[in-house]
Amino acid sequence: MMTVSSASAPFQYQSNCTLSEIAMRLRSAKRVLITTHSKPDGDAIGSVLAVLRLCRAVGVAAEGWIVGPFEENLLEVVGSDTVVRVDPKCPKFPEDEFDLVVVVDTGAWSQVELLAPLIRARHALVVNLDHHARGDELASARVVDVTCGSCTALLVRLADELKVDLNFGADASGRYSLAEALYVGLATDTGWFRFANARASEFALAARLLKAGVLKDELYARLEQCHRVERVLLESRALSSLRTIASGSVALMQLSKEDFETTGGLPEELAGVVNIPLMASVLRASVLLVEQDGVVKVSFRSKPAVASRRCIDVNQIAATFGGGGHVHAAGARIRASLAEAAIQIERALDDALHQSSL
Ligand SMILES: [Mn+2]
Repeated sequence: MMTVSSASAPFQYQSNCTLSEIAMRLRSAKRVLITTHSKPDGDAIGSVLAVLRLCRAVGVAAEGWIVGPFEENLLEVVGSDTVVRVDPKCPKFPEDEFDLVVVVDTGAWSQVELLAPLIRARHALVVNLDHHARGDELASARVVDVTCGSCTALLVRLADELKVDLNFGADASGRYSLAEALYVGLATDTGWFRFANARASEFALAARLLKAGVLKDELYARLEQCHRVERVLLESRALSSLRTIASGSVALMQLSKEDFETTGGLPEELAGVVNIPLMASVLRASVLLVEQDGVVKVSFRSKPAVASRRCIDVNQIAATFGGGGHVHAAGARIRASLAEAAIQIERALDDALHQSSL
């Protein structure tokens, strides 16, 4: 027999308080810890910086903690704010206690990883500000608005609640303002206003931030046009190695140790290169093989499903090589030569596509 209890109603990831209540808790805090999802992107870092600057504006001590690797160009916008990179091998928890923990741009236990025990132990002190549809009960107070194009779009409303001028914090050159941090999140989460989530409301918000002094062209150059020429040369090598596999539906690129030596490019500069072939409509996935000492590092990316075709689950393919990740982004390592690894990848993709008749 099954009993149904009303007490076990499924958790709903929705707002359970107002932004003005969050604003009040921020104002009355003494020391605030702000954190976000691991491997933070532009919106995550922009959101952490925005809350840091709001705390500074209302005279509350705060520090931001970030976990995992991120694109180093994002350091450009940190300025003088206290952002601590938590060492994943030896997370050092604070000796002094925080009386408020703010989690931004995520509400999922799986995304806060390393800091989960710290957050779990302080449940009553944790507030969560997010714009994602799914999350967990990691905070006692939560504002979730999925209509916001970025988490920073939600934080603009928090700034208004706190009556903080958006130009707050700007240095003599106009950089490092609250508005700049908010704009970084908005611009990067909307693909610099190209994606479907860049709607009239996001453009209106962008206009407000520009009026508050954001130097958009300079900011774009600092964040997106900041690479070394060696990185571009390496990219050209990867692209010139491109061939299609799996009946022409997947791109395969490879970089040898010689490619790195000749161009002077570095493995850590490869972010984004694997995505480039996805600009071709017929290509459903892209694979980049990178030769390292005795091992070939493999990166997989795939496009989301559309009406006429399912997506290629690259997580599953990476798993056959002992790797993993997500449906659309995964990685693995293969102990083989570059040529042998390419053969194995080609075979694995052929098998996967035949088995699932995708
Ligand atoms: Mn976001």
